[in-house]
Amino acid sequence: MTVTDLQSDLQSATAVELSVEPLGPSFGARVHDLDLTTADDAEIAEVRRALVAHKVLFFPGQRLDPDSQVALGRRLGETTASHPVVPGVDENHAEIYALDAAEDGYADVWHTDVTFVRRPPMASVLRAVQLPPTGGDTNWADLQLAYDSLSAPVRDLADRLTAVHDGNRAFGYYLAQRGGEGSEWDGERYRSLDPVEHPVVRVHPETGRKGLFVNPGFTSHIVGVSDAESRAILDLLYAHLQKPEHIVRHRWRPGDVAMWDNRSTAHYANRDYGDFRRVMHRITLCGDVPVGPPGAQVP
Ligand SMILES: O=C(O)CCC(=O)C(=O)O
Ligand SMILES: [Fe+2]
Repeated sequence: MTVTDLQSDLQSATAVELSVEPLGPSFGARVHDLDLTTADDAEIAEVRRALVAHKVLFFPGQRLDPDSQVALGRRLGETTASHPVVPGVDENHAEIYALDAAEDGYADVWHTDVTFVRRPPMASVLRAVQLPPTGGDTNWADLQLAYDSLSAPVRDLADRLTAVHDGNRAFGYYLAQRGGEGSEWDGERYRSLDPVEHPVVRVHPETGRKGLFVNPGFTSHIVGVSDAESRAILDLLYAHLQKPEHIVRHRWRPGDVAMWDNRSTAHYANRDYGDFRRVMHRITLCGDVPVGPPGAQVP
């Protein structure tokens, strides 16, 4: 490749600009005029950059189906199985995790996806398949902003803590239903949900920014403190991360796709639509082992 080839390659890689409408000063953005099924490599690279910068992205008017959702995931990174213990939506789509209200699929507890494994997924891509007439909005919390807006002494305390994440309460039932035979995740067949330890503050591997990395869905306790201290510290952090100024709320429309960075956010889906059916399809992308700040207890 000549220098000129290289230069024109670099130019074409940087020439695209997405139409990004920020939804707040530093969190959430809507991406307009991009068809995720036909986006070129430069556009996908920009989406990847925007994901880290804005933490949650919304793409209106998409026409993804199960095949193209998985194909999109493979262009953004490496897809995981649907879930360590919940099977895929059908035998041709082992990567798709379906949340179907008709099967008690709800996400009305604040959580970051699959933090109860050693290498939780980096990002998730969610597609609205069937929506209720009203309600069923999803909320995301900016865990880096939540960290930054703690007082300095509480940040210092959080920096040094480690927490246990345990998937049994939420997903033990699904594993039992499959006779204890889960999926292959991160090269390992899941036959039990052994609790794992992660730093309470996670350093984002791409930006170096610190964010809270505990959630009511999967974090069971803080290591090395009393039960009462653990409860009080977690309650303080949970109340703080849910403050309205840390939240972006999305009202779903048919064709919407949301994509979020699990290294910097948590989310919650409102369960406020009565007996109407709501079906969502999610894929997740492989992530890395969470790393805490220097001086954190090493799990
Ligand atoms: O149903 C939703 O809006 C969110 C579901 C959820 O938690 C997820 O897809 O990870
Ligand atoms: Fe989730």
